[in-house]
Amino acid sequence: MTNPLYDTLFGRHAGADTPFLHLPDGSVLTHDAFLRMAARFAHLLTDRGLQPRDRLAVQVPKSPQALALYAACVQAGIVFLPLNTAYTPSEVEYFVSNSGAKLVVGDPTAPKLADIAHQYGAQHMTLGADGDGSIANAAKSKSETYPTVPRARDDLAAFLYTSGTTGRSKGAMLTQGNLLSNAETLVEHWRFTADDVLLHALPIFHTHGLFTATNTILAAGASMIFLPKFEPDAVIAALPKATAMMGVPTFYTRLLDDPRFDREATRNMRLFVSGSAPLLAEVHRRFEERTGHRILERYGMTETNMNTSNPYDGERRAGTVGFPLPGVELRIVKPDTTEEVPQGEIGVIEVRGPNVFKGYWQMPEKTAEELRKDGWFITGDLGQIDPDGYVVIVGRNKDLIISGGYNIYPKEIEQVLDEQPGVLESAVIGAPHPDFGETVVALLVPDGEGPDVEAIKETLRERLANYKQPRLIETVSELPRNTMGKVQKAALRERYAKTFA
Ligand code: MLC
Ligand code: AMP
Repeated sequence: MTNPLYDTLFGRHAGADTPFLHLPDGSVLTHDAFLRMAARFAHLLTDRGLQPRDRLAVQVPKSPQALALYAACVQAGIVFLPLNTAYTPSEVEYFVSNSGAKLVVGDPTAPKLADIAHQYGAQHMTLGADGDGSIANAAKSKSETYPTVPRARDDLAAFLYTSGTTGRSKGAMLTQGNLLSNAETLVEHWRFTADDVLLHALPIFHTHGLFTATNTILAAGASMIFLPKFEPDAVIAALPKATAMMGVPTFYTRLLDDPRFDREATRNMRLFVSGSAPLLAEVHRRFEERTGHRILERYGMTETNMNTSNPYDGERRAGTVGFPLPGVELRIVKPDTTEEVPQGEIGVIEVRGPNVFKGYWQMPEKTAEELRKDGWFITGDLGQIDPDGYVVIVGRNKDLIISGGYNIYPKEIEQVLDEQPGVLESAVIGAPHPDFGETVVALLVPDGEGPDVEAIKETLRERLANYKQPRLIETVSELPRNTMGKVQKAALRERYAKTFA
């Protein structure tokens, strides 16, 4: 193969008149039409001077064109760098400068991105929700065939930024081999065939919607009902035409809140997959009661794609994430050691395999802290193995909040809060939330006259993405600390455990 990822996901569908995307307006985009669009985009990127290994940063609404940009990057050997559409310009500025992106594609309604791109010597183009913008115009006249650039499995395919406990985001470098091995494994493991129709309501700028869902469908030659976002009316209307769905737990709790979601609505479905955040065992049971389907829960990460999955045929055990996927090794070690804990005990989950990323872009020290020389990746998740070998995630050894499937690192919010007038110090924690799983609570210790909370909310909105905004900001006289002076976040979490219940 000359370009393993392109050939397997895309190239082999050339000329195929089979459906790839079922769109909300009732139209269908075939695999072949999609590939021709991607080829035009690949020419456009190359004509703009992008070479293999250059980065293309993309912050655009979900659309077939946005997916075609991903395919174009794979075909031309360009590294695809998708960005959450909720990121503020100041967040995007960091990603553009850190990645050294050569071209930034943004929504036509986000003019600030052009200034950011130019400030860092990058070009700027636009792509809107309807496929409008300068990309479409410039690609119109390009050829619909593109000579695929040869690549090796170890070559980079994508950068996905993930926040860190220090508050600085790190660009996880994913190779062709990382993405390809996982896609092929998931097709087998979850039994995808060309007849499947995946209901796709996830965003396409993160691992779940882009790789776990889209790559698997492409590798199977299947199709997707491509919804712009998760919206219960549209999802319930589309369910009878779908065979499978992937979602974060919030999708499933929201569906269960809707009386129309029942056995009848899900009669043609063969598979519901959940991941990106813990699925409560109770939701798993309610789901089965209502629909007769048992959700298949799996466990993954930006740095590793999918690591474990409940079995397709065997028991899908609530409250567990199943077994390591074929080719993936998993061990549970004592924190800060490589010593495995005795069977059944809790420790830090480490994984190794062809799915594990290559390291963090230009951060050798961070890479060394999390990726051992012998290939084991320290996930920072705490887990145990039950007597039957099922992996159970019991918590996190990292200060991280997961809200509606999005990761939020408290440090990033605390850094902004600590800079505000009237704030001596702050602590940000996750509190259980019925819709989002967890939600952000910020505690401020006042300094002098104390903080202006409304002004702080405004600053947070300017600086940080909407899903990182605290649902509650409270002032407290002091933060609980241990004898080492470290803030006891567990005690704070306990205090706010029932606030949103
Ligand atoms: C939106 N909001 C959120 C939020 N999403 N707040 C907290 N957490 C979230 N996840 C905010 C909005 O900005 C808005 O704020 C308010 O909540 C109400 O919005 P909404 O209309 O209810 O939100 P909605 O658009 O419906 O989005 C909710 C959601 C969405 C759950 C559908 O967040 C989503 O699609 N999540 C999927 C995330 C995902 O794909 N994760 C995979 C990561 S990969 P305001 O103030 O404007 O009213 C990974 C690896 C792996 O983790 O294992 O898969
Ligand atoms: P991200 O960095 O966005 O890829 O998020 C990865 C993190 O999501 C993991 O380290 C876990 O903490 C969490 N995660 C993913 N899937 C699950 C799951 N099924 N159950 C619990 N946590 C999960």
